[in-house]
Amino acid sequence: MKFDRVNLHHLRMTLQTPFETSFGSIDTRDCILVEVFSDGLVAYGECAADRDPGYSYECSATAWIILKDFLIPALLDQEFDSPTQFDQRIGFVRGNPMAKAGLEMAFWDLVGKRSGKSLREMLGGTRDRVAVGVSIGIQDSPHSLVETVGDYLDQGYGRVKIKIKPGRDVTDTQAVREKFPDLPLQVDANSAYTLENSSALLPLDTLDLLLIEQPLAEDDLWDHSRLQAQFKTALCLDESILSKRHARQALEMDACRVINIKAGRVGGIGQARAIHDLCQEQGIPVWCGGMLETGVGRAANLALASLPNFKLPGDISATDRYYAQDITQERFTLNQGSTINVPDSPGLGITIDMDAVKNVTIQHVSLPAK
Ligand code: OSB
Ligand code: MG
Repeated sequence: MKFDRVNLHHLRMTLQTPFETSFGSIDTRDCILVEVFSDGLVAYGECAADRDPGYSYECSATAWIILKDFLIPALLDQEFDSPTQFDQRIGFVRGNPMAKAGLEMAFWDLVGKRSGKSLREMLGGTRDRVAVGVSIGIQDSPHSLVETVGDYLDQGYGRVKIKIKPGRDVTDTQAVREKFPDLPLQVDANSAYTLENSSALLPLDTLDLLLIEQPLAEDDLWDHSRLQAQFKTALCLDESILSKRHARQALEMDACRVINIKAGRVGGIGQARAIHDLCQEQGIPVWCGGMLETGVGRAANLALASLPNFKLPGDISATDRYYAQDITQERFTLNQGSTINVPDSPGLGITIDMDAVKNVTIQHVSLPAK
């Protein structure tokens, strides 16, 4: 197949509520919607890089340039059929996994639309609905955090993740644990600690957490392995795992006992599946992380999380937890039992609401084949 034209839409969408992590607070979320035209079909992908380079070094402005000036020109006018061929064509660009993943998602959507298969079918997903939870940002106080957790439990979420940072860790987590003794609960530090100040986290080990996510720096597998040795609770890596090789090395040195998989962070759905398979072989559970995606990325996350080794609930919440106005016609809702249905139409299984896209577009470019 060939790409005849690729459009990029830089979107800025207002979140339902501000989202605060150890690297900052946002009330709007940027992303790039990738729109591919091929042989009469239109396919979509979402690049998850945000406006600021806080979670990773990539941001929407860098991803825009990498897509427009390097990745898309390398694909226009070229024949490629398999995900492997696709990866080979863009392999000359070092790093920049989120930019690559946005385009790769559109490729999977196109392959699915051509063959009439859903992404879940193409990947070999074994479930038609997946277990999900909610990721809650840092709140004004432990008291308001407990209230917010209670609100999400009332909505039906069965697993909660709370964001922590130095000074807002043990007291907040203890407050939630005291109020909800049986709640499946986990915390995410987004790299806010160093081995030197990480003893502040030791009391978390008695709070019966599912896992502690990414306490230390993203490029610091070794110190994570030293920290894991001090904890009974599983450490889980997010930012540190950018490839299957990182996953293998992290497991070899016992730097974590669970992995958060995000297709955006690892350069695409193909790489995400490869990490899933490696962890499955080694008996290491994985779960699907989220990046506050629109319905486009959410559909891809649901398909990925339908693979069998996604053993823990994902950070994949209902549409109304994120956006009042999403860009897909489909709105994802929570089922009884804290699950969300996996789309089953061809490709990602979503339809774009182009009026909604226009309302939130801040920049647009159209790149035709010659
Ligand atoms: O660290 O998992 C993270 C959102 C943006 C960037 C990083 C992270 C997150 C979340 C939200 O935790 C997960 C979601 O999409 O609900
Ligand atoms: Mg995380």
